[in-house]
Amino acid sequence: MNESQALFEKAKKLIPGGVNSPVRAFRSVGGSPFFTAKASGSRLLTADGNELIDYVCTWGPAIHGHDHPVIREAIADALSKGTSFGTPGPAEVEMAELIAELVPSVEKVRMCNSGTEATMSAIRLARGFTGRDKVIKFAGCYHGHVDSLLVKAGSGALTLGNPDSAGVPKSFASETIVLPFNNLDAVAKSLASNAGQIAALIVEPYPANCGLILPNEGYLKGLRKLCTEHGVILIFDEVMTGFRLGLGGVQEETGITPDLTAMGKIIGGGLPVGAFGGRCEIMDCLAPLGPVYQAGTLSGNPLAMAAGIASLKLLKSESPYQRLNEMGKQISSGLQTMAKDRGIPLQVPQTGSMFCLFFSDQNVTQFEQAVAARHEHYNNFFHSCLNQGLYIPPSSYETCFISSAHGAEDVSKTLEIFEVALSTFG
Ligand code: HOZ
Repeated sequence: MNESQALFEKAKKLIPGGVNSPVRAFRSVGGSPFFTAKASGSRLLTADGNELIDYVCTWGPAIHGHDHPVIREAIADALSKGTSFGTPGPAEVEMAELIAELVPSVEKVRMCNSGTEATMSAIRLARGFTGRDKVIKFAGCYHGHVDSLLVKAGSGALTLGNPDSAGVPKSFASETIVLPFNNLDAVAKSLASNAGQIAALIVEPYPANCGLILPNEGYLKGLRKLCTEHGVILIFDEVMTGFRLGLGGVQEETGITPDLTAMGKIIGGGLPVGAFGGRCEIMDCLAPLGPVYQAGTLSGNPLAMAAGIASLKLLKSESPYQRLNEMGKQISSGLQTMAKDRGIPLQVPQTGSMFCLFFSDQNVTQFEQAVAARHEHYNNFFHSCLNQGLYIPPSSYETCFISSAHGAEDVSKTLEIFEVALSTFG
């Protein structure tokens, strides 16, 4: 038994399933998870002494790679002044100023501690602002483990076969309408038949929790138009895409401005953080100005603010997006070509530094197509990669992330490893 296996055996006795977030347990790909001892740049070092090229990047936040010296120094500097104040601090104002400058929809922003808190609070705010109860979400989109959003959810919920979680009262779930992504007619019909009842429509503009699914031309624009016509708050969940595809997220890339935006991951520079923001007239409904209550002992934590500000400033000064996109394109087109040459049905959707693998012969634009992909092929591919020193997500419903610490050597090594992994297909 190696060190990771020994740790996992012990963890299982103390932590449900041995993990603090389900997808880490390798349940769908099989086998036992490795434990990470240390991470640096584009690499993880496991407790067993193996070095892995990392395409999970702590599920998105590590856009600068692991342990970036500028972020580490910013945290160390903040640490020397205290770990938590429970009063307003100057870094919170700087963070709010940066987010409002970079994200087109945001005039005011409230910090919280996770993406889940961000989407949960944005939904409550939309309900408080509109005085309506119902919410539209899309099959396969995952917005954290918020009760009313754990209905046909993606990510770990889908991976483990519980897209509708136990523990969510039927009465809560009945306020959530689930529609197919990339189908404007379904949205138009639902808005018409529930006229005056829908508070919000929440969407990952580029869904990345059931693999990566890209919107059809005009789809996001159509959602914007329909929401405006029906007085529905359009919420973009940019927890994954925010600051990753460009400084202003999908809303900047597409020119579609949501009413509210949920953020997380990169804005914490690797520390726990979330945020939601939007127009003043909506945001000012929050306590202490308005009747919608939302709070947090550690919200705006000085260490998280310091790490996040350093991360955002690095993105502003280095603008790594073009290089990240080039690496993304090399990996996705290289992999796609190798699979085609071998007659293996594989789709590798990619945008910027995000990509995923669907072992399927069709272009995947819908949740059902993602579910119909050959997941057992992904699982074999995953283990072959891991054995060769490369880590992709331990679930075919997740998305791979590239960091600016990845370079040409990583990309060519990655393609070599992918080629060997494909050669194991009989
Ligand atoms: N929110 C992450 C992306 N799907 C997954 C992280 C987790 O579930 O542990």
